[in-house]
Amino acid sequence: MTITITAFERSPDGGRGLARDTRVRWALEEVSRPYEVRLVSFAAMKEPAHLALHPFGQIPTFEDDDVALFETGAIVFHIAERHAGLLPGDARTRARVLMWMFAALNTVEPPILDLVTTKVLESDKPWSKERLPLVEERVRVRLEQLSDRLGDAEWLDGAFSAGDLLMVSVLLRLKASGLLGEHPNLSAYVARGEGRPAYKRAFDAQLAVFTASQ
Ligand code: GTB
Repeated sequence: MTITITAFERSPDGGRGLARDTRVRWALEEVSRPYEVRLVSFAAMKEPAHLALHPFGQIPTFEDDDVALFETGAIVFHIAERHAGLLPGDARTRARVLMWMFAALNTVEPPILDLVTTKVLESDKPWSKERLPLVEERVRVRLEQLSDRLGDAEWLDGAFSAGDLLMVSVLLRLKASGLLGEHPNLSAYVARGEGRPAYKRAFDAQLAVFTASQ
């Protein structure tokens, strides 16, 4: 089965692995599935060929012999369902892994994205400086809650799962902010994720695209 994903032709993150194709690459590496990558420019993402795959004109997309998908959460879930390694077999644990996948994308990621938007895209707005503490506080609250729940555990619910893959991916956006460092257990959690051989392979693959385009 051939798997093809899309990624930025030139990622604005400079190869730091923050674009969402890294999550999909990581999932595929965890389950040892080879994949091909179609690189797309910002202009091509808004053209009909790509819009047919992704109505919002974004990356990543995923295609295999069966299905074409957009939305990282759906893609990671599809990969996890089809291949062993990211979703436990037991129905109860599986439901909880799904819960953590949604929590990562619906509850933890939005304030983090808001922080990135405030700091990067809206930094020139007159109200940006005033708004920043409020946005940071929202992130702090989520991190505190997540840190309390994780405690001394290695992963969110037993063995490493798709829930951890998405949660670590979401938290990685905070590395430069210093906020993660306020919770040693969360810093260690993210470092454990980054230390996984599958993550390293995914990171190196997205970095190679950036390096080749320089
Ligand atoms: N909810 C969708 C999903 O999870 O798949 C969101 C997809 C998305 O936001 N894709 C972004 C995109 O295609 C790339 S990942 N943007 C182009 C556009 O909308 O026109 C987001 C991203 C972009 C840049 C950085 N960066 O430079 O650090 C990090 C993350």
